[in-house]
Amino acid sequence: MVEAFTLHEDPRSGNCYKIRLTAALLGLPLATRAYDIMRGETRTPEFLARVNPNGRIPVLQIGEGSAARFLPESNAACWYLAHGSVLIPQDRFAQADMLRWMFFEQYSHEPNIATLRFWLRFVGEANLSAEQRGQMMAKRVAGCAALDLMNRHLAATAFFSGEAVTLADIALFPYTHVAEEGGFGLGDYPHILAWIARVQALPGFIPMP
Ligand SMILES: N[C@@H](CCC(=O)N[C@@H](CS)C(=O)NCC(=O)O)C(=O)O
Repeated sequence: MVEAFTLHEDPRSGNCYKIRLTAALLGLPLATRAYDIMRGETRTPEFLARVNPNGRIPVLQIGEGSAARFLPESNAACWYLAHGSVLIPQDRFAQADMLRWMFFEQYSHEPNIATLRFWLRFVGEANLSAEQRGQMMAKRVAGCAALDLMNRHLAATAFFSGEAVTLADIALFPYTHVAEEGGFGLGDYPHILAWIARVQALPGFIPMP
């Protein structure tokens, strides 16, 4: 059975781009429905009741109408799309190692690099709350530590979980390649820059909207 996929997204979001990129690399058709998170469009009673009670995008909708199912969390959605494909290694250790980088992305990378990008590029430094300003330095230090770890890892391997692209690369690519928008210079991380070029050269690659 061929499933219909719809991505509920804000096109500015790197978390949403992960799902677009997974679908593109696998040649899967993906419809989209756009929301403006700056206007609170994912916090309406309708969105919370039908799409995601957590009030956030991305959400992958599988199927249509009354049979539709909704899957929040970017990396879970990528996993669903990539199930049984070359983007998930077969080997047990390699699969767990891929998940390790996807968990790293959610805990050590995205909360620092993506959040600073959002604050600086979309909210604007002048509009940040005192609490947000107070968190900036810690996020910059933690974001640099994440980039440094990635750079050291990529010195010895072409992609995060070995010599072929996996979901680990798709999870880490979106916010890394625009990290400079959050004030993270990438010039000190040559292995990350080489990896970005490798991802961009993949057949089926699409840029972030
Ligand atoms: N862990 C989630 C993070 C989702 C998330 O933080 N989404 C943001 C945009 S990238 C959002 O919807 N923000 C709007 C809001 O919180 O109201 C994932 O990976 O999908």
